[in-house]
Amino acid sequence: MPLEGEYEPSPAQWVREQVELYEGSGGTRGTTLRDTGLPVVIVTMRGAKSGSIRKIPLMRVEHDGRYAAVASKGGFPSHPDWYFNLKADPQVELQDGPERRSMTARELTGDERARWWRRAVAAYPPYAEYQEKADRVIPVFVLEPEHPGGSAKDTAPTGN
Ligand code: F42
Repeated sequence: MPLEGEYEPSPAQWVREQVELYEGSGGTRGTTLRDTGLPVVIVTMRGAKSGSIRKIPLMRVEHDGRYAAVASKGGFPSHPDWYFNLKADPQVELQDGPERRSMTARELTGDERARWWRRAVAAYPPYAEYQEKADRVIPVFVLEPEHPGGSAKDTAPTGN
């Protein structure tokens, strides 16, 4: 179900502008991180305190129609604000290029986190450096379609 409410753009200019370009072009422009050329997605969520609609770009880490959301904040010592938003209300919308889907966010632990962490570092190698300097365990969420297409293989203990 689409999230409804008043959109409150990020106070960070580069974040706000990337969201505007990405969404305003229907997911055809602003789809990579600056000069890295690596793809990003846009995640829409509800603010835990404000109740407003919040939007953030994140690196695109996709596997079997599911996506990781890595709360790295560039290796900053504290979690990004959006971490608390997803914990308070896991219903999100994810835009990957022109496609937009409702998803549910779930914070990962143990082996499942380790698997997705490897995928995240493969997609965006600087995450490994961010973890080294962060002085906290960087949280990893999986964003799953609200109505999964039936692929449950990653939940098997032997999944890669
Ligand atoms: N950040 C990541 O953590 N991981 C990534 O993979 C990532 C990739 C990426 C790619 C492109 C790009 O342009 C940015 C990218 N970022 C990535 C940065 C990311 O988009 C976020 O800006 C960053 O993680 C910081 O997130 P933040 O939620 O701390 O955002 C700040 C700037 C912000 O908007 N703060 C707001 C403010 O007013 O200060 C508050 C936002 C908010 O959600 N408030 C909640 C509310 O209720 O509205 C309350 C939150 C609470 O504490 O309960």
